[in-house]
Amino acid sequence: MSRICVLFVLFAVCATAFSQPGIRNKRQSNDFRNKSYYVESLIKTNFFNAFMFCQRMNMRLLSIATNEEYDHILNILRTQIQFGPDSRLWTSGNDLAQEGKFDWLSSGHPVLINKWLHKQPDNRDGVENCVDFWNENGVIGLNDDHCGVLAYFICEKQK
Ligand SMILES: [Ca+2]
Ligand SMILES: [Ca+2]
Repeated sequence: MSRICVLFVLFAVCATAFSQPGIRNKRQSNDFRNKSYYVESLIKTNFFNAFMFCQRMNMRLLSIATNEEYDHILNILRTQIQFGPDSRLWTSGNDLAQEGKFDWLSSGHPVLINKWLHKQPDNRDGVENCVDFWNENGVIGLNDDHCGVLAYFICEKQK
């Protein structure tokens, strides 16, 4: 009898814990001014799959308009997800159209912020054309990377 009671209490506790909507959303939605964000920090994929994933969610891969927005995203990486050394996260920045000229694929606007890591962008081996956040030995900033690299990503949506 007591064993049944314990099981029932456990069930009740678990049902309550898992039925609270918003716990997951609270972690993964991070509004800033007129945008809300979806942070994918469990599944890694390449630049193109990240772009398409956001489209399927009626969102778009991250573009960063201002230094303030950059700081907001950086704060998410530092405080809300596991973004340790060598972690990567895609933005929609790229220089696929013209080498060395970086644009946000999602917004169509040029990359105006200057938040590159030291010695980046370096177009290493002549094949780095997509922009990610990179944790380089504890320092997080922007890096041009091979578009096929597997990384986390952030989708954004205008509110
Ligand atoms: Ca390049
Ligand atoms: Ca690079």
